[in-house]
Amino acid sequence: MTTHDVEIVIIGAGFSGLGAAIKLAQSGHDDYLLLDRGSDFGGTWRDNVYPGAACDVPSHLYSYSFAQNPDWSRSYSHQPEIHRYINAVADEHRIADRTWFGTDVTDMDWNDDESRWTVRAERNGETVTVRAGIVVGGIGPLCEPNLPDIKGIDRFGGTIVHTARWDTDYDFAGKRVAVIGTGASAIQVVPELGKTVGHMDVYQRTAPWIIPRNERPYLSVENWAFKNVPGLQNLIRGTIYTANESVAAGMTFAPNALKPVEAICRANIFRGIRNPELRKSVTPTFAVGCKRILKSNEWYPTLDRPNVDLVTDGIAEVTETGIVTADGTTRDVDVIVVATGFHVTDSPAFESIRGVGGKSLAQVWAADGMQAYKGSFVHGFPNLMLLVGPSTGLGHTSMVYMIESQLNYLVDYIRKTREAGIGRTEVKLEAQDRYNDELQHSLRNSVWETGGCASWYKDANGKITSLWPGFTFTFRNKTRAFDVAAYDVTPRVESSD
Ligand code: N01
Repeated sequence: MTTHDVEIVIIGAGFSGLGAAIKLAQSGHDDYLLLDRGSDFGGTWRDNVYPGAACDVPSHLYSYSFAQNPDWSRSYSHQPEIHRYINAVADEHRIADRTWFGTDVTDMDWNDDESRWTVRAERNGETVTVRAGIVVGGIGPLCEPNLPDIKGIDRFGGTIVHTARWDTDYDFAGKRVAVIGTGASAIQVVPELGKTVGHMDVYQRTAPWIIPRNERPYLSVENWAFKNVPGLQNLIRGTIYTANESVAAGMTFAPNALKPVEAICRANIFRGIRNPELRKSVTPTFAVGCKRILKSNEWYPTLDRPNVDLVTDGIAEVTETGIVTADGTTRDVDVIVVATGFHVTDSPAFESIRGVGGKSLAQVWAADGMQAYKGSFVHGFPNLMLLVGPSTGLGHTSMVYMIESQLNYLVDYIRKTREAGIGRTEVKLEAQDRYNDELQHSLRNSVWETGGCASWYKDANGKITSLWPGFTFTFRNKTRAFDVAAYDVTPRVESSD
């Protein structure tokens, strides 16, 4: 076992961890080490390689403001292009030089006597320990696949694939396929599979609201203009951003304002499906916006294909050869695709991060759910800043905007604590509680609370702990400067060795 000492460890090389590395380097705080279990940059955009994987936020907004890309090939980007973009940005800033890939962080402990974290990881078959004054957690909420707990699923004799762990070697052509789930991942993978599979059963537990996706390739003259017309990309980003924020107003303050969106979704069903029974089956029964509003032009026509069946009877069990529904019907298949999402509010990583007194995040969040101050710091976990932490998720616009807000906070945190000679920073419980009380108050009349749906935005107790309520510029303002007064701070003790 080898031990390394660094000032700052960043865990995760996706949009947030990479952004942290770039911003820290740019502000002169480049004494960090970036760890990632994969083999290159990209995080969720490296791991989600299922056919059809793409972003449902327009390309110009779903990118760093400090690394705008005039070369986007489409108005909405697909996974390979976003993955290439993230790696190009990392190359430009030479972040690989300070990154250990193939390094799977297993757990970490806070040592209060030394004011340091001990981070343990598996690297090249060896356990390595990295001791660091500060840890920046960029592991992301959409990281740990959620495998459905369905009776008998372990005994299935065919192949089971989760969308976030795609088997690129498996040939779906001509196969009998079952897809479980109808969320953002399913509506992208199903139309692609539908083109080649022999037969596909799509198991829908809850029908989603889906608006058309106005995706198109950019003309070369547009790419020329993005590159050469000063301010054009900023103008496009600003226009998309502003339009999205108006949806946020409806979601948080006036769900009825989303009625026009519902009308667009209903028209999308009418246009995409001819069969009146099928139209009825895919029409949601909850308020639009309560779950993520999805975007697709192909989902409904795919369900209407002769080789595709929508199954709305609940799944009773999985047998060695197929799936049995509550009405007793068995449908045999060769492969089951589970598009069942992620462990967001109950990530296994929460067990392995232990703060003051050896208590894990899972333990301190057990009673009231995930809570942090400004989505970033948790009482009892000094010198640990979470990126895309509790209550920072969005249903309406680009997460990269939220990440960049947190990066401002991170850089100011490091700068202020270093200038003041602070070695230990722990958010005050009162500040954290007050902040979360306000969040819960804002959520009371939101569509996520009142819309009549279950969603991954809520934890097992039905509390919304993953979403930022309201406008994202409000979060930008809250994270503009590191507010030391909300923290208990202790001077840095220089080590004697
Ligand atoms: O996962 P989900 P996802 N039996 O949790 C169903 C982001 N994303 O991977 O609705 C049967 O949304 C579940 O049913 P129900 C985006 O933030 C972004 O699709 O709970 N069904 C649901 O239909 C998104 O929100 C992009 O009743 C079961 C589905 O599985 C997030 O990732 C693209 C079941 C899960 O849907 C997650 O999306 C893709 C069971 N036991 C993803 N368990 C972009 O474009 C679950 N389900 C940026």
